Amino acid sequence: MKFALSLGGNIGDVESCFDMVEKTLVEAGVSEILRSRIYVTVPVGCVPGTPDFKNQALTGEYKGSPEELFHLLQDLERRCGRPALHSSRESRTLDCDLILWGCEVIDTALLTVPHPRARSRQFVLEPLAEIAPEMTFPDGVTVAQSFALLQNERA
Ligand code: PH2
Ligand code: MG
Ligand code: MG
Repeated sequence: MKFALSLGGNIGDVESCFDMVEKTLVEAGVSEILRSRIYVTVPVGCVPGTPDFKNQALTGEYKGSPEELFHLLQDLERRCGRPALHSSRESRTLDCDLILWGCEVIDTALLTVPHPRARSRQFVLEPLAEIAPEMTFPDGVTVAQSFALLQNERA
């Protein structure tokens, strides 16, 4: 299945963590990996004084299950030094979110896909629109359309 990730981090050597994501995914059999450029972004929903983030989108093709991919991503966050228990508002070395799994809806105790806040976040949509404008959300709206809508809302 084709999937899309949003990578983010704002402390330590974030770019090395992003490289480690690609390397680990390749070792796990992921093919056709594409990565956007790295965007430096203003923190959203974090405490004042939080350092800027680096964000990058990554897409790939994976033959395993979304749960297997999710466990790989969690292990990557841990290996990059992120505590297992963490708040979404804290600074971090690596956050690795599964945004899209094809155009499927997944709603289990473990996983909510599409990522519930993806379509309201420029730091997710802009990098993803660079590499996968044609990927679609389950309601048929493409990433490019979704990004354009968000820009219009903010204009
Ligand atoms: N991630 C968050 C909260 N806020 N802001 C930016 N700019 N980039 C992020 O990756 C980010 C955020 C929660 O995961
Ligand atoms: Mg996140
Ligand atoms: Mg996360």
